[in-house]
Amino acid sequence: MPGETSETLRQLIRSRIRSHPFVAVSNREPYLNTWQDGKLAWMRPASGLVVALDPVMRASRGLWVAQGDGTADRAACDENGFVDVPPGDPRYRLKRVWLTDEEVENYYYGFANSALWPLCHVAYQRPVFRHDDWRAYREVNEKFAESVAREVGNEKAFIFIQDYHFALLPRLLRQRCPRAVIAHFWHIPWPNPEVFRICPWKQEILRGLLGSDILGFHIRYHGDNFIAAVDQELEARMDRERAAIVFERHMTKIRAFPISIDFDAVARQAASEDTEERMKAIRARYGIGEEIILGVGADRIDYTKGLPERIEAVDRFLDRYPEFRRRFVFFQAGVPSRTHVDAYRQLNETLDGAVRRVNAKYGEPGWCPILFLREHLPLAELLAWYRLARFAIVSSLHDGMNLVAKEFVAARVDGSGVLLLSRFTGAARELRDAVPINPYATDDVATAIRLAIDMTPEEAGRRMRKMREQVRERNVYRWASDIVRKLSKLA
Ligand code: GDG
Repeated sequence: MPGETSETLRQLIRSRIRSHPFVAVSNREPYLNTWQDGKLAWMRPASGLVVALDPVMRASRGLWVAQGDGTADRAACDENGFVDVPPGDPRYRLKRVWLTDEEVENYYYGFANSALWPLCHVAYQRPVFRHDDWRAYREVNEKFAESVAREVGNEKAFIFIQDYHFALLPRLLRQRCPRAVIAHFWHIPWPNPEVFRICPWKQEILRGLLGSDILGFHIRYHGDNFIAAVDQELEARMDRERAAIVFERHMTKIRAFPISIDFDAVARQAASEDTEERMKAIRARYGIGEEIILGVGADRIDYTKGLPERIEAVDRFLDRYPEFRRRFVFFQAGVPSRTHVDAYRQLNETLDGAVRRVNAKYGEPGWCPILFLREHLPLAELLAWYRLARFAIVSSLHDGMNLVAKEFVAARVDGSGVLLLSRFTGAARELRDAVPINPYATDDVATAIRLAIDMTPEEAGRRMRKMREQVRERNVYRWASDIVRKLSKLA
């Protein structure tokens, strides 16, 4: 079966959705404005969510409501926060919602990222529950509800809400827009009831989400955990056969939609001449000759991604297999993230210390085992590293999906390369031909690195080809099309 493309998605939306407004809501905006040399400039945040939703919005010519946080955002839009995007080729409208610094501090860094994020990931980082954060979270959800309701009113419309920043929004919108069909997609894991029950506002959160008609997770396991949490905390009717919950006479269907990437676009860019040039440049700049076995990793610097564990595994590997010293390099790209939050600052220090220690322990003149670049690399540069590598490590302690794994696979246009993939990612459910790892067991990860290096080219090729078929077929357009199909049935 030929895979879904942006064109098939566009046709699907035209035939099923076009007659009603389509409204997406997310914390992060798809395009932001900055000042460059006194002039207004546009930027696109590199975010999986934006890559996934932008084509849906282009095709539906809808409205995207998001927080305006670019330095020149206010100057670029009208007095109601509206601006047409994409710049130069407008297809849909962006409505920016303005938050105060205090709201950002308490709603975003506070409740969303210091309470819900650790609570849902169960990465042994204790969630912080503060009243002020919760109050701001509620207020910001209400602010967004007002902003969306002003546009939708009593009309029939499709509203597609993104992520853990807006757990309360579905219910708030159902009260304000009774004819809307509401979907919510939760991009991170949902924990089991024993973990979830410590949240002081657990019932409000569950009630909020149960305002949706469809609640999507990456994998069924997260949906099952959600159903179990509702079962434990609320008086609701569970329809396990239909994976649905009826609460206050409203039915919410719980479904799995594994998110993905634009496979063809990544593969095309990875195969380009520009990437080949960059590969040569990297080899020259870092002295990575053909004899060097290169491993790679690329992540936001987040405690859920298992970065110190990965460095420790490299340490174990070099300790146990000294024959690889001087001919092994591990490259890690890390994008600084949420450095405002204490836990992230500590993680950065831990990581720096770990890299320094391993490099000091094994490094010799002319050879440094770990290259750590703490910056946001252009995607083209990342793809060049992916193509140069013998293997990639994704060692998340817990991850909703993990798009880096899929991007590495799409980038391997040569059909080789080995993916070491944490069992605790959503991606591991789909990419069965990756080498599964338990990031907590660093000795085993060291063994897996050895296995990746020793794998015959035939075996590596067979596995990579299967993973490429998988990601090509289950691409981001498939994700969006599946959701649109489900939504349109509820209209
Ligand atoms: C959340 C969930 C879920 C990373 N470094 C660079 C860079 N990246 C890009 C990657 C990838 C994206 O950032 C990271 O996506 P992930 O999926 O790995 O992780 P989260 O940011 O935690 O995303 C996750 C996702 O939502 C979607 O639902 O998969 O489970 O946690 O696209 O390539 N991009 C560039 N330079 C870098 O240095 N250009």
